[in-house]
Amino acid sequence: MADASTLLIIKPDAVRRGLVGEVLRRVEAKGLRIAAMRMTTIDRDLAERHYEEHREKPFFEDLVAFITSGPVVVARLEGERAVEVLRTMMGPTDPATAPPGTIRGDFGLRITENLVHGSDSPASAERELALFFG
Ligand code: 3AN
Repeated sequence: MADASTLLIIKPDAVRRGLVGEVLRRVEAKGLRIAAMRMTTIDRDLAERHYEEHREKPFFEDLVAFITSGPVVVARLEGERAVEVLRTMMGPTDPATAPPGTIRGDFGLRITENLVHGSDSPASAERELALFFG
């Protein structure tokens, strides 16, 4: 199978807590390749475009406020079934109930501050990678 690409965002909570290395270590140990990466602060406009599918949700404001609250690390990851593999490593959206062994399960407690973002489908990955990596 041809290699797939996905977008990883290490969110402001994980950066603040010094978990960048831990997240990247897991990604690399799993066998995904970091094809591009940079640290940046997401502005409101980019946050709204990234999360446009959630615009009508009650938590949209919190989501945008949080993702713009400090520096993040964005990376394009490549590898066989990269979208699915990263999602499995992240664990479910709510860290409180995410299984141990997943990034959210091992390091998180609150749904807003859930450490990482990974594209949820190949189509989302294409759209999101275009937003962050042109
Ligand atoms: P995931 O990040 O697992 O793909 P989505 O796409 O359903 O989850 O939600 C995007 C982001 O919105 C989540 N990462 C989380 O930060 C936030 N979120 C989702 N559901 C809720 C909720 N019920 N309350 C607060 N924040 C939420």
